[in-house]
Amino acid sequence: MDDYKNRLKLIFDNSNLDYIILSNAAGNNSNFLYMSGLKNGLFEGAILLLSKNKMELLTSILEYEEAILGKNSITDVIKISSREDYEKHLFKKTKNKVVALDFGSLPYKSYKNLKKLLKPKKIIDISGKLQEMRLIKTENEIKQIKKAASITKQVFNVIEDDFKIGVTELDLAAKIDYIMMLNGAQEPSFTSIVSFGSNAALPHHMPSNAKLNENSFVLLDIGSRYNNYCSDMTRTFIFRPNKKSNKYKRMSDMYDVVLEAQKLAFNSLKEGVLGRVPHNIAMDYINNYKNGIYKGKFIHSLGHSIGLDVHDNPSIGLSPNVNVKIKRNMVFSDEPGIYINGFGGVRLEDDVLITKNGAKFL
Ligand SMILES: [Mn+2]
Repeated sequence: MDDYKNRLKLIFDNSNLDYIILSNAAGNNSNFLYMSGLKNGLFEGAILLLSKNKMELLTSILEYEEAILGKNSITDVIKISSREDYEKHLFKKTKNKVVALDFGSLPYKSYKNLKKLLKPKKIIDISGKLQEMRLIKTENEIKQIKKAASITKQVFNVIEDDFKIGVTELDLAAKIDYIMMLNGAQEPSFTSIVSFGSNAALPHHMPSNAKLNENSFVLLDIGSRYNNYCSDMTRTFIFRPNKKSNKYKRMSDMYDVVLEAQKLAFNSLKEGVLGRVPHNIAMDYINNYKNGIYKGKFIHSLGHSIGLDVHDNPSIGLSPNVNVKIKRNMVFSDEPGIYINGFGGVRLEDDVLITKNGAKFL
């Protein structure tokens, strides 16, 4: 069945819901993209009105042509010329009906306006349902994420050529984004993280003017976006290692421990396993290594769901308190790390698809 028909079916079957209004106020709202399937365009201020068997996309003349080109087979595009037009159209349909809104993305002010203008019988929140649906990827979604992952891997294949004494984190970030887009990414799926030396101890360090020195870490946490779908991967390198130095020995020991933690977590990732299990396996390994020399140095969750957003569903990841079972066709990052303030850090991250035969690296 067509993905979009199926999405409507999953929402509207066995529900008393009449309409869903998805507002794309600021553009690129991922729930709006998920239901509309639009790939190009910003559609700022557009509204997607969903009902049991069809979708209506209300958009201004500015993006009308783009909408006609990009729409899915069950969407009617309606040209709207003014704010009053939007309101009239929505009012006519939704007056005295049960209407769902996306509380996760709708500003409170817009919520109050809609409530006052439309006079629905009842308003409910659809954000949780959409988030839950988005966890399970369709074949087509997996294809897009695979492509996004392959573009990111192409960057890792060539970027070491640009590691030079004196190059800055910003230089390298610019080069990374450039290579991504040359290879077909529409954009980086988030600001590329490039961390040299002790900056690698800060998991979300933003690229700066820091210069690369020999015998130090280069941590790259980057992702490509392809047809709106994200990848998110991290590699850590040691630039021009001085293999006799204690610093090198410590750096490479950290690397080996993180790599082993990533593998152990990967081997535990399968259908039916609770989200916290792979996290705890990686954490226990790191914490117990050599009498605890890295105890407490793995300071984030093992992984998160990946899709239209880099962090696709913040509440269901591979984290200590997640008691939700992993299901087939979910996609997670597997990204343990060790961070030592003032010294540096190692993180290794790959994107993993849950299949009926266990996990698969993308
Ligand atoms: Mn990540």
